[in-house]
Amino acid sequence: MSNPLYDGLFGVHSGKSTPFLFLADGRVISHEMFLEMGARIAHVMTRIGLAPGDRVAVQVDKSPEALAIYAACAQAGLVFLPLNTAYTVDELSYFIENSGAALIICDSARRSGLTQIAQSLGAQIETLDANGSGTLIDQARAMPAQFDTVNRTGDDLAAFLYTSGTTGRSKGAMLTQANLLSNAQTLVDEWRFTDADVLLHALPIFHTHGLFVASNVTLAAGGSMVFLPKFDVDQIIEWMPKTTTMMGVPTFYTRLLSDDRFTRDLTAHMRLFVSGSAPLLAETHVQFETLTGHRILERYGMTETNMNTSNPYDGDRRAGTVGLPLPGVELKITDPDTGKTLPTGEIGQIEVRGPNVFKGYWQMPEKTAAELRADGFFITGDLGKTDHDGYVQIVGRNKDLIISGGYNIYPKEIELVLDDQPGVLESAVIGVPHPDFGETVLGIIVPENGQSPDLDGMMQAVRTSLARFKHPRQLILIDELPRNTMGKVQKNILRDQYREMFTP
Ligand code: MLC
Ligand code: AMP
Repeated sequence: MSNPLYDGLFGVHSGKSTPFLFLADGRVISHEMFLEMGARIAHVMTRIGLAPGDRVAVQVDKSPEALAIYAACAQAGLVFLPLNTAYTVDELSYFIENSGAALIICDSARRSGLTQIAQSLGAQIETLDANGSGTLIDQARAMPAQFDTVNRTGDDLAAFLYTSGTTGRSKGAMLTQANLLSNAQTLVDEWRFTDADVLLHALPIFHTHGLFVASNVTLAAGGSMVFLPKFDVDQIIEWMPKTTTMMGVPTFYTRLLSDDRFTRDLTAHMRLFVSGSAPLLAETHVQFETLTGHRILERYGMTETNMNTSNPYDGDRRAGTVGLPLPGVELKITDPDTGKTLPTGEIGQIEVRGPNVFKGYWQMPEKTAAELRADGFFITGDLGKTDHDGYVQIVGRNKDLIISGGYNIYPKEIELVLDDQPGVLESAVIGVPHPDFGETVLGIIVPENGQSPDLDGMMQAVRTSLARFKHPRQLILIDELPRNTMGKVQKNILRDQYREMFTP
């Protein structure tokens, strides 16, 4: 019997009483306690009738139990589908329906809002609250602490992560056991993780960064994590002395740099700081080194691929670059029109191939074919170039995407809501620079002839249907959108025009 993901990340720690999670309230969860928690949850899920391959949609606050659901899914051969806690019921309904989830695990406050969709799809609902209580855990307590791991191969699905698209419809990226395990093992080697590492974990665990990069790497190395509910600068400063490494989005680093308590002394014992999910300004890299003496290690990845490139642990960590392709990952820069590989130094679309690259989008063969070539190369939608040493620099995006504080926002999704509002002829949503979030959302509205749309009403409509982090920070009325001769909206002109709106 084998189950590569469970055996490689979880089962390998069986019987270990060493700490795995240090919690903000002082509790410590050992590897063994965590495995038992996962096994009990696996029993609950199989006893309510779930079978290998079924999807488990999970929208819960960060907690040890929430991470144990991931372990349980791996052990029972279920597909783990984590969802951002900011998603509205509208957004959730789409994910649940599209994935055909057999079980929904949500906060008890969300249960009634999801009952109808669950009933219509024949899905069951269990609850898990931030404090670790709920119907899932009530049942788990009565279950055995050991579970017979379900046989799986590396090619079997382990997780679905939804990622929005340029059409506004989210796609479920299907990740296999081998995708996740191979990337975790590569990163352990590249970043020299060991069982002596204590990772300062303040990221959410519903996206690639906090779930797969941070948690999988720690699990694969047998280390531990200070597992904080969210990024809170006071807690980071309090806990940093007890840790050896930290992973974060650039906002973590800019916020730390602007706090007087964040000093060279506080970080002197740290082994490694990693940044990703959004561009780290070269200026932030330099400021961080000047203050602390540490060179942040920047890496580049995405939902569909896990991590693709990384600056070297030992070699030159170059500010403004995302480093070199990871071992086993092939990366090429191609002409977006012809797909031909471009010479070194020229800007083109970044394509990647390797054991980390996902299997495709769930039940969307056309979208899969458009982005994942038959030869295995995935077209990332990022624009970049390489230099003669092989370092990759990301210079822009070939996709209409905003990244705010590390969260991806697809303008189309917001434009569809705005366009639907009374008195609106059309809209354009753009990302503009923001000192804290890197980029933020600006909504530009063209009213119908003679109309003056109600901007407050419009924001209310946005609030009802879209997660908070996607809301435009401001709405602006203009007479018409700039267009090229083909009639396409020239968002670059709008971005230039409004680029200083939120910068001091
Ligand atoms: C929170 N808000 C955001 C936001 N996060 N708005 C825009 N962008 C964000 N990222 C909202 C809050 O709901 C709040 O709304 C208001 O903005 C201000 O909140 P805050 O207190 O300043 O935010 P905070 O809770 O501190 O969160 C900021 C953050 C967080 C940067 C710490 O967003 C975060 O942890 N980001 C990490 C995202 C991540 O893990 N990305 C990885 C994706 S994987 P209100 O209404 O209360 O004012 C990936 C692949 C890869 O990309 O390569 O890694
Ligand atoms: P997601 O779909 O949420 O996984 O986000 C993936 C996207 O985040 C990539 O396609 C990039 O555009 C961006 N990204 C991730 N890491 C970096 C980085 N280090 N620098 C710039 N952009 C990044």
